[in-house]
Parts: sequence; structure tokens; C-alpha cells
Amino acid sequence: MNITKTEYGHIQEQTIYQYRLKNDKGLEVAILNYGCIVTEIMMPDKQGQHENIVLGLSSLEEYQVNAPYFGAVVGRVAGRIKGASFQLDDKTYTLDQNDANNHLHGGNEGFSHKVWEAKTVEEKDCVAVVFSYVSKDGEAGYPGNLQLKVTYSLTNENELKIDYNGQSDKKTILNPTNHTYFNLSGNSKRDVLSHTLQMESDQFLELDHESLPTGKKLHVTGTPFDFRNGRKLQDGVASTHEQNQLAGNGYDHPFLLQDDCNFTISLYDEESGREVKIKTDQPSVVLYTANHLSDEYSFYGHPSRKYLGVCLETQGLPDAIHHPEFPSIILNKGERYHTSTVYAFKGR
Ligand code: FUC
Repeated sequence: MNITKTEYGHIQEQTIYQYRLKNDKGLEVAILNYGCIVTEIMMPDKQGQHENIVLGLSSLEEYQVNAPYFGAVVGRVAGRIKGASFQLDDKTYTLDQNDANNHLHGGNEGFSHKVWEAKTVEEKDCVAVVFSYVSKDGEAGYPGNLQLKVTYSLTNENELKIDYNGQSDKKTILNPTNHTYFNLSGNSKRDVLSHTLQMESDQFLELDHESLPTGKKLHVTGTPFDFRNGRKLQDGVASTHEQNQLAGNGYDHPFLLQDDCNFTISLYDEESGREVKIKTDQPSVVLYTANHLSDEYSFYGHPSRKYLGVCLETQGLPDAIHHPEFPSIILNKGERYHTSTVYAFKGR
């Protein structure tokens, strides 16, 4: 196993590097110390052909503009916060308004747009990069100096683990995730609508017309939101379900996950034989089928388009700070925050 580090670009006098983690089975994951962005995951298909299974851009400049969070760690709080403000102990905090009246994925310059410190770790059966960033009190409107560490570890079992660790010197809110768009066809050859998703989730959150949770949990039974026995993503596009249509014909919904620490999510592409399995300690996963992806990017010569990728964003529930019935995303002063998500890559 090894890690290589190459120069990727510059932001003022800071050098941005691409770290390439490789295991002995030929799996490769490339990550930037800008936004902790996963730019590439190379894995074999059933013929042994190694191709990239995530949407990634080809230059730092492209990532710096407001690209839709390709591969990035987003936060402090992933998803939307209604009205771009919240209250904590009777104090009102006003956040960046970067999605109509609401706050999205940490604001104008969230974690996805920061330069992170990086440290590499090479062990016999695991290679890792530990990214650190200190988010200052008041950044994007959030309280507390927040120290954050995001660790990407790759093993010879073809597992990539992302650990998120944090600590703040004031009470604050924290709910980061990773915003990788998977496309298991390899090098973005096809869209993801023929991918099969299987997940142990029997409820999802109803969204309003601004894509904010209404607070209502809906049962998946009898709907295109029922992935318990596996279902192709195209079912949500063809669907007349009001919630699929409101999301822009597809999915952009938080699903509640069963509280066990097994691989509860599987994304599979029959044609390539590739599969990604996900396990997390988070209470939900946001399934986003790139319903709003425009044609302004290009991947391997193919212009981007709707449904070219699928995000599986493991996290606490969106807008939890306005829904006391959701699991809390409050981080108390001095409290240690830790969550992790494991992605297992399987060729067939
Ligand atoms: C996802 C969605 C949003 C948004 C963004 C780029 O997380 O929930 O609707 O479009 O990504």
C-alpha cells in the first residue's frame, strides 16, 4: 500500500496537493487538501478494467467556483437550514443565505472551499490522510472555534473509511458529510438510473417546496422510496409520487437508517458488476440523484447532465436544529464529536 502526493494547484501562496491512496488490490482513492475533495476512485469492473467511479473535475479552478460540491466534505451543517438562522440558548445566529432564503452545506465558503492541513499515515494494512481545519468563531455565522479532523483511511479489504472528529470552545451545531457523486458505470459512461440501490430504511422525510423537511416522516411501503428489496434509481424519475416530482423528478431525500452498525446501503451496477456498500453510525442518508445537475461540467469528454451521479450523504437529519423531534446536532463546549462512514468496494 502507498500514498503519493502531487502538486495540484495554488491558492494564493498555499499549495494544494492531491493525495493518492493505493492498496495492494489496485483500488485507488485521490483526495485534495482543498475541501477534502475526493477527485477519483479507481476500481475494476467485472472485466478487470480500472475506471473512475465518482464525478470529479479536472482542475482546482473548477472546484473553486461553486461546483455542486463534487466529492467534498460539506459543513459545518450539511443540507439546508431554514431561514438561514437558528437559536441556541436564546441567542439567534444568522448564517450565510446561499440557497434562496436558506443556508446550504455550510454557506458560501464552507468546509468544501477551505484549505486543510494534511498528514499522511502509512501502515502495513492501512494508509490514511488526516485533514485538519480550524473553523473560527463566527465563520459563516456559526458560534465557536471549531477544530475539525477528517481522516480518510484505505485498507487492503477495499474499504475506505471517513472519520469526522470535532471539538468546539463554545456550544455550536455540527453535521458534516461527504458529497461524493458515485457513477459505477466507470468514467461517467452512462447515467446512474440503471444502478440498483438497496437499503434498510422504512421511513423518509417529507420535503416542502424549498426542499426542507416538513417534520413528517413517511413510510416507504408501496412507494418508489422503498429500497428494502433493491430498486433501480430510474423508478424515482418515472414516478408520479408528489415527493419525487417536487425534488425535480428523482430523489433528494433523507432516509432514516436502522440503528445497527452493518452495511445497510448497497449501490450496484449490473453492467459493470461494481458495487459500493456503505455502513455508518449516522441516523440518516440523503439520497440525491443529481436532479439539478446542469451541463456546465465535463467528465471524460462527456458533458454533465441530470442523473449522471448519485450522492449518498450519511449525516444527521437536515434542519435538525428546527426540529426538536430529530436527533440533536448540538455540540456542547468541549464535547468530542465523532462519526464515521465506511465504503466497501466490490467487483463481481
Ligand atoms: C444535495 C441536495 C441539494 C443540492 C446539493 C447540490 O445535497 O440535497 O438539493 O442540490 O446537493
